[in-house]
Amino acid sequence: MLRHLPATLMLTTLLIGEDFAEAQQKTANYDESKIAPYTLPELLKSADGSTISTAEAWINKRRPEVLALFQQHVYGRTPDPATWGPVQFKVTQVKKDALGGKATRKFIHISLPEHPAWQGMEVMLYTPNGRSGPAPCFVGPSFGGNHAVSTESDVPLSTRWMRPNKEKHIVDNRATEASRGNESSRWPLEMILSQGFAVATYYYGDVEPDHAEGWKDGLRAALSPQGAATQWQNGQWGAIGAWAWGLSRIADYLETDSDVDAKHLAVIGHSRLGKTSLWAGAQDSRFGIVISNNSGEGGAALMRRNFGETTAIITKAFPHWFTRTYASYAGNEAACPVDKHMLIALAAPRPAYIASAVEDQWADPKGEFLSGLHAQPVYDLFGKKGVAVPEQPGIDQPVGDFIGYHIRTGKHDVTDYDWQQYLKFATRHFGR
Ligand code: GTR
Repeated sequence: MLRHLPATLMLTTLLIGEDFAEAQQKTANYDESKIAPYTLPELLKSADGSTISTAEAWINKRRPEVLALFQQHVYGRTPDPATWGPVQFKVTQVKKDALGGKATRKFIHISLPEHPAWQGMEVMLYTPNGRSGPAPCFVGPSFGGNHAVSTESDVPLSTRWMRPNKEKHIVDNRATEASRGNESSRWPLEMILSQGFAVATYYYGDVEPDHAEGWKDGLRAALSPQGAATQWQNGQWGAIGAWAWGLSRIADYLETDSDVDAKHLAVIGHSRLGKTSLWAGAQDSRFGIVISNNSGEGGAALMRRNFGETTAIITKAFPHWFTRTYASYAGNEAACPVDKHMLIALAAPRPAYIASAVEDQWADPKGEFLSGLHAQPVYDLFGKKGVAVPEQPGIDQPVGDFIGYHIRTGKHDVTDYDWQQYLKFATRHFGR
């Protein structure tokens, strides 16, 4: 039957997930002049029509409305803590001379004793040795597992499901010895630690495998009374919500670890995990800095700009990332009561950083910048300057006061250049 379908339809019928998104990259719009005019939803207009003109009114009235709109229309609601019960931390290993003596490395197993169907998550924490006090900490998920972030050969290999990837030596959806260190260029541990910061990370697939049916083997099914038979409703959480939940559980643990200054946590993520860090930062104010690296569509990029990836593409390729409602805005973005400048504003008055890459047009670098720019009215209420420039800056020219921004040379990735900016930004804002 498929043979009789037109070629384009066949393509969309047969491909889903990464392959579908990749196929769309060639035909997406990359022409500024073809973006239809759009109007952003008003940040400072409350549901009852009143105008928000003070920081207090933002915090008490408008912010909760905006957060609820993101829950209902984009990422879904994170279940109430009563649903998951106590969180258990087990420190399974402490190595005081990690990285040639520069750091202490710990592994912490986080689980939910009331929900044993969820296998829990393995957190890897590096803290710098030789500091006089607790260290501020970057908290972020990884794509490949702790053994991929670190090059230390004694880091346990993750045994969880992984997305197929020949280059990363994933065989039958599992990591192999050859997978070690494959994400280490994105996590320059020695650079971060040498500046006095700690790093805490976990494999996002520990919370939920990243494919459309992955939730059945993850936290979402384990917490749902219907388990794998759950029919997800509008407003219920998607995978990004679940991965963000994992980041907040790491913050729970870090509050108990005296090597870490849990009052100074920066949440960070790249790409789909940048969408995740933005959502974690929006919900959890313990993250004192919120960093989005190349988060693009569904993250920092304005959804109303039809440039690069669109709502239609992302919700077809990765329906499991969002709450069901979000797909209804495919090709109808104007009907969505939020856009992503409001997601950045949810970080206020905390500092946020948005990073783009010039060869990452799929993520719409300009749309990522504009989210930062248009979050300014909320930072104004707190007397704080955001990106502090009227136009997207040139390549490799970082800008910003309370909202950092840069577009760097190169492709979709996390590089030393990105980290140099994050370290400067965190050092400035955490007052070290
Ligand atoms: C792409 C997707 C992007 C981005 C990226 C990634 O396929 O279209 O939105 O999330 O994956 O996470 O690497």
